[in-house]
Amino acid sequence: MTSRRDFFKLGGALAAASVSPVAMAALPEIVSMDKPDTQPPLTPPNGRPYNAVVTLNGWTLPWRMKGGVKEFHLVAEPVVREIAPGMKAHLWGYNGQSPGPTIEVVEGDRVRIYVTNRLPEHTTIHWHGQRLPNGMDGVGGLTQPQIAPGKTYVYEFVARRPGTFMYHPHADEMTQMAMGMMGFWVTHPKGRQPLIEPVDRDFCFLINAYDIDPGSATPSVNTMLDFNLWTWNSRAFPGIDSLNVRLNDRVRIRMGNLTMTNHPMHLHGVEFEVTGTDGGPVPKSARWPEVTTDIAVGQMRQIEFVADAEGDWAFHCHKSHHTMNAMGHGVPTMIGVDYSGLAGKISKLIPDYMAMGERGMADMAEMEMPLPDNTLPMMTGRGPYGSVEMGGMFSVMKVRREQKRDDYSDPGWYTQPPGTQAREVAGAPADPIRAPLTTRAHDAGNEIEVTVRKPTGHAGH
Ligand SMILES: [Cu+2]
Repeated sequence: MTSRRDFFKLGGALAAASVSPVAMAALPEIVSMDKPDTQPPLTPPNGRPYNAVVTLNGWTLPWRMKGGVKEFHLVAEPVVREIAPGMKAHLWGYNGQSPGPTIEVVEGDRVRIYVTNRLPEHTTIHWHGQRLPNGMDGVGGLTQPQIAPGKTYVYEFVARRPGTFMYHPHADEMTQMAMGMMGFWVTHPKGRQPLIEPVDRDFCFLINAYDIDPGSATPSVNTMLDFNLWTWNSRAFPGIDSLNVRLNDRVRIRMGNLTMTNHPMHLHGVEFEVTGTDGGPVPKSARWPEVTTDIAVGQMRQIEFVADAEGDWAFHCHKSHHTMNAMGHGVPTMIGVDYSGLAGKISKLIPDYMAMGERGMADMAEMEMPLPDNTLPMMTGRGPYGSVEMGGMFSVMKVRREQKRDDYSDPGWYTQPPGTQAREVAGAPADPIRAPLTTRAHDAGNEIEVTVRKPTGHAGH
């Protein structure tokens, strides 16, 4: 079993902030993460055993066991999150990252969570979907006073229901969620639960969105619908890690939507079932096969399937504007416009001018267009055959026969077996087959007589 010390080695980037020994005794140490890479699953060092989840571009918060209670320490604070290589956002989050760390417990665990507020304004944490005493529900002003800057509050409850949950502030929500404050919560079942299947790989992430003007770093918090960065765990493609899977693994993917719109999540290559929501496991009689499942605002879904087909399978939101990054929005449609000669004339007036879009938008992915600082191209991402022309909510599930059990490393691109890949063919198309003409009336010399009767006004005249 991996000890907590091993986990620190494993993660590499975890650093305990220096706190006085007195404070150490009272509060669990603050564990912080300084990089956005997917961390290996945290094997529980104590307490009831469970199969740990893997948080896409995230990590699980270690706990301290004190008198049989699992103690966690979350710190709400400003963070710098790399959205994808080439762009960093100034967000608010927890313990060094946005989203905050995933919290993993087991059904029946007593959980104590210290929340320290290092934000410039008050906050709270609401434990979305949990059964708990009303005073632990975290709704500022309603069930508790707000946690003022500099203060620490403690929440304590028994994780009663196994399943897929999340946490987020219930204080100045519009601002704090637009700034990236949220985290995943998984309560594993205690022993065998008939509706919760053991799986080989269990991934989770939150669906979120930001409105960050090209060239800037702080989200516009008043944006209602017109976001320009569509992210999973505050990462946009090509910054989202792939989901690496061994052939024939049973896989679960847990997702929660904290954006302002729905996301139809589409997985290529397999069929899946929705096996649970934040309301609990779905009865087996109520499950049906899907390749896309829509996740509405504030909802969570867990999907399950057997990864029985090798390859690099796309996994993305099916709203095509959500697989694009910031520069793609607000550009006029130019398909069919003849630019010939025009670009030269305009570039005399505007030196950086580039004409684009007259053949569609794919050129934009190939062009090395000059971008404002700290901005992602609209669609990008190198694949083995060129630009993937994607951004935002897009990743790849890599299913490989050679992938080892519990190995989450990236196996690289899939090599298509000979004869199993779409290919160019040469030669002109054959002449179209037409119906024989001999049966047509005019060929037999029979003109058709048509009598035209002019309308004579309304009936009864
Ligand atoms: Cu979407």
